[in-house]
Amino acid sequence: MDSFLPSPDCDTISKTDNGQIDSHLIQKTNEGYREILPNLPRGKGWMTEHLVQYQGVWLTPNFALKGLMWVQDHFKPRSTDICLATFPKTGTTWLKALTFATVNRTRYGFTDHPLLTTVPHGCLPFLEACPKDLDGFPSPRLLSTHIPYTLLPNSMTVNQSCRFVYICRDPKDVLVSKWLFMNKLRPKELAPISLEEAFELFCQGISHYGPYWDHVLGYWKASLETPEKILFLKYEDLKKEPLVVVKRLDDFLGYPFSLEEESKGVVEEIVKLCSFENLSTLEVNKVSEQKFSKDTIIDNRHFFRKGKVGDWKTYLTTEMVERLDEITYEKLLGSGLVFGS
Ligand code: PAP
Repeated sequence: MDSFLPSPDCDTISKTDNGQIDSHLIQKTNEGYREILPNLPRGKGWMTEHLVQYQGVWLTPNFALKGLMWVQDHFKPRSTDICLATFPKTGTTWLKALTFATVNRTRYGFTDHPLLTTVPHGCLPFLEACPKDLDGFPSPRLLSTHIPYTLLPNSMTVNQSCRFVYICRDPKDVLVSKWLFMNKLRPKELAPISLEEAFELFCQGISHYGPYWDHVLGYWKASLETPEKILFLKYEDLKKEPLVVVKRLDDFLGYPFSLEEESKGVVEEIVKLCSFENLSTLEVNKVSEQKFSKDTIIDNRHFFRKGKVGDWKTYLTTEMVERLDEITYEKLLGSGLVFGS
């Protein structure tokens, strides 16, 4: 498996000779980071004490900010790269599993598949984790990122650029999923963040890689301009018609299912393998953890909660729903995009 071996974070890379990236360049990024950090606007954090705003996006001050700077300064894309782009809690884990399973479907059997023993996040590298070994990966590389489209370096988006698969989700479900997830990861010394607080911050755009609507619109507009480069998906469609969406995904990726594969039920097998019901009950996803950087280690079980559409109804008040829907309506007005199926 071309699995992603968890990488050291940018600090560690700067101290090692990694053979791929000039350590002086990394040092320069780290110096730039230390210089800008104190002057960035701050907002309340969900998982960390605060978030910082850089180039219009809200980021955790260590991992996400350094990661973005690393990608902008050093990432060397290839035209064959396939990058899964998401706002957190919109379906990243699911999309990673589906893409990994479909692209590698001739390599692995369904009974001893890597996804049965590896969390989807461990199967493809996350760019912001500053993976140092990317140059050694064979093409086509499967990558992932939370970086907004407009902040990606030109080398990733112009001319011989990568291809992207983006997935969005109803912001009400994103908010609830994110709030519950972040409170699980919030250090004990910080008081849990209330739903009311999380709601206010989300509406103001102050959440990891937020504002949410800007993130979605960046990829949406780019997908309209260059549909051959960006496939735009919705979590709700994937839930409703997984077989249809997976076939679209494979056509886009350039790995269309043959008639023989379809008649043998390969698409159904992939959907079943990657289903919430299957992945969430696997031992690896109940007891192991994923290391994204030296300070960012997450229990795999936190990536699987309910996996439903509309769970916001359990948590949000009528006033919250009205306000969030109104913001969404205003932000998306004229874009042609609507959330949900
Ligand atoms: P991440 O950004 O931290 O990687 P991400 O995978 O994007 O999170 O989103 C997690 C959500 O996807 C969770 O939603 P919930 O809180 O509303 O339940 C999680 O349960 C859901 N999820 C994870 N895996 C799957 C899957 N295989 N099918 C459907 N939903 C899934």
